[in-house]
Amino acid sequence: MCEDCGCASPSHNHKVVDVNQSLLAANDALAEKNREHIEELGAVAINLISSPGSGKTTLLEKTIERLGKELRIGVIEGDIETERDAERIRAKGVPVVQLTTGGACHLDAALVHKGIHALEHQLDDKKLDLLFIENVGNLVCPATFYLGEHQRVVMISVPEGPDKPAKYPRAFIGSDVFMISKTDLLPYFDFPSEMAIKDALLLNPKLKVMSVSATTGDGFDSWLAYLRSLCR
Ligand SMILES: Nc1nc2c(ncn2[C@@H]2O[C@H](COP(=O)(O)OP(=O)(O)OP(=O)(O)O)[C@@H](O)[C@H]2O)c(=O)[nH]1
Ligand SMILES: [Mg+2]
Repeated sequence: MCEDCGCASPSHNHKVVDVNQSLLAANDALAEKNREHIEELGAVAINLISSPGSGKTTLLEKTIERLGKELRIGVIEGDIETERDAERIRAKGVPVVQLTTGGACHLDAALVHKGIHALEHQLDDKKLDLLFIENVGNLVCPATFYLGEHQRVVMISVPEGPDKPAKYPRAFIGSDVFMISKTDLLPYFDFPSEMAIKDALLLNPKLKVMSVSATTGDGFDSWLAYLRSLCR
């Protein structure tokens, strides 16, 4: 019998729930400190969440190409292993820090705290306009962990299929922007955009919906206008 509530289930897991809640509360408290630190740098932070390979790093590369001279951009990269994404961003000439989780499927506030400090060391005048945090490729775990960001962008690419908002609701409920990527592939995949958008807006009517193709450049004007509006 469960000792906490007297129910018949021997596997009743109040204690597991309590531990998870206090872990999340500790994460959120640290995330608030991250946010203060980000604001001291003068930056707006964006947490970018998507499945592996949806095009997060490519979106950042193209964004830096177009906006890198106008705004001071910094990037924190999250991956399970390798420095590869950081190397791609470094090649674009902006400060970047690679965080590797060694197996964990998401970034947390403690790791991002280290990332912000490491990034700050690369800034001559300790100032940034935009900080992108590319989360570990995953639509599930990153949705639960607030990192101190001001805006959260959830992205799905055309080849993944339009059912992702309905199947992975939490990432969409907690985001500010829903981005559809790789729209150049629409002629080759069965991806009714209106279905994905309808499902996403049912979950979160406040989502700003955007779409981009890094290959053709379609949709970048709206994306860049949104980024500029955050930095005003
Ligand atoms: N056709 C097409 N391919 C794209 C587009 N954007 C990215 N890709 C390709 O998609 C693949 C994955 O892109 P990445 O930017 O590395 O994806 P990611 O989301 O950063 O991947 P992880 O960091 O591993 O989660 C690469 O081969 C890109 O060239 C696009 O707009 N259109
Ligand atoms: Mg990447």
